[in-house]
Amino acid sequence: MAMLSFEKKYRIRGGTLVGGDLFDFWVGPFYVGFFGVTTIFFAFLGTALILWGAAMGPTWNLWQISINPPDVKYGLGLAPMAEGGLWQVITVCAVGAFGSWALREVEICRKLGIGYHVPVAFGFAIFAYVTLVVFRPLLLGAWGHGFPYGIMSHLQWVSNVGYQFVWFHWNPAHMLAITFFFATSLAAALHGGLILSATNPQKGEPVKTPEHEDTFFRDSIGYSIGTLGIHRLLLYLALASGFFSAVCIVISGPFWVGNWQDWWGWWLELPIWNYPIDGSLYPTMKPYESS
Ligand code: 07D
Ligand code: 07D
Ligand code: U10
Repeated sequence: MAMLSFEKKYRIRGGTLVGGDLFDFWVGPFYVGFFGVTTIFFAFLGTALILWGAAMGPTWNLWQISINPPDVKYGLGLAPMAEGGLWQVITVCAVGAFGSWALREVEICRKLGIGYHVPVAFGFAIFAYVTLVVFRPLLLGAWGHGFPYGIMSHLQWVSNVGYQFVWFHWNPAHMLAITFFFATSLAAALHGGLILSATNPQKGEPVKTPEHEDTFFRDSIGYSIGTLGIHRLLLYLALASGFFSAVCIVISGPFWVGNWQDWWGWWLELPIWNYPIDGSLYPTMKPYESS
């Protein structure tokens, strides 16, 4: 069905979570809904506050604008607007806008009668963000542990927090997250490549079938995960990337302080190579005694 005639058929009322029929309409290509209005509200307010903060700040250079969180001396309290209060209100707006966007996606899914996979997936990105600016600062006792809202300044924050733990690469959850990110890219490239190779043939060649796709991977690696399976795998890999990212940062500080390399001490202390040479651990197995 052509897109425009499908839209005509599907653009009917119903499926909203709140607000009933109130905002149940479209503006151009966009579905509005109650959460479209709240998205616009929070996004507009948040952007306006960033502009206000930029106007108070020393530069209009886009790369250098930065809205900083309050000093840690304010703990979990509210800070004056010019000293991080702005960052706190912008954070509320960001959480409001991202949450509203996810709920608007849910309403669109309900209208279409499709699953909630896309909003659930976006929920993992929101979870990573909220871990950075809400959960971790709460656990550390100060909003000052959130990251600053600026293009270059937020990179500086990542670098500083990384070096605070000396060898951030030794963080085991960071390793898992990175492995999942890399695996996502590999799987997406294999999938994109495979689909194009089968469905976009040379002129005069017929379009190939999923059997061709399956067979390519059976021939090359001995197993094909299948046409639905690759999408399940990709979604899982991508969500695991975001999930373990959130884990890697929330354990840095609240649950592990200092050097991430030291965490691996448990490995050196494993009893396998800590077997006491005098046999005292297992008296019946003393090495130099015959029974
Ligand atoms: C391609 C979808 C489109 C989205 C884009 C981003 C804004 C911000 C705001 C000036 C893949 C739009 C950007 C609306 C403008 C102001 C105040 C998504 C695509 C094009 N980062 N980060 C970037 C954000 C964090 C890190 C770029 C956001 C954490 C590193 C862009 C968040 C950590 C690098 C950006 C966020 C971190 C970047 C490109 C939120 C760990 C880079 C992003 C809300 C996750 C890269 C100069 C992109 C860069 C980069 C946005 C959080 C690390 C400005 C919105 C604190 C190491 N980040 N980031 O394409 O070039 O994403 O930076 O959590 O090297 Mg970041
Ligand atoms: C948080 C983004 C959420 C976005 C949302 C949507 C808008 C709207 C509108 C476009 C999570 C925003 C939408 C604004 C835009 C329009 C119209 C995504 C988020 C809700 N690291 N590291 C990670 C690697 C090092 C450090 C994660 C690699 C060093 C710290 C990932 C390397 C040190 C933190 C990762 C490397 C260090 C991280 C980031 C290599 C620095 C984090 C991905 C090859 C010296 C962060 C939750 C992520 C984290 C994080 C990868 C190196 C420090 C796994 C590959 C050794 C402090 N690093 N890292 O989280 O886990 O995405 O954050 O060296 O905080 Mg690292
Ligand atoms: C996939 C797929 C697949 C496809 C696909 C895709 C995955 C096989 C079938 C999709 C993939 C792509 C298209 C590839 C490219 C995508 C990426 C690389 C991902 C990154 C995306 C981007 C960078 C684009 C980002 C763009 C965005 C987010 C759109 C921005 C839009 C808005 C800001 C408007 C949002 C609308 C809302 C919130 C509601 C409607 C509101 C309006 C229209 C405005 C008017 C407002 C009202 C009526 C409300 C009242 C207003 C208030 C209260 C105040 C307003 C005040 C003001 C000042 C404005 O697998 O299958 O193919 O295609």
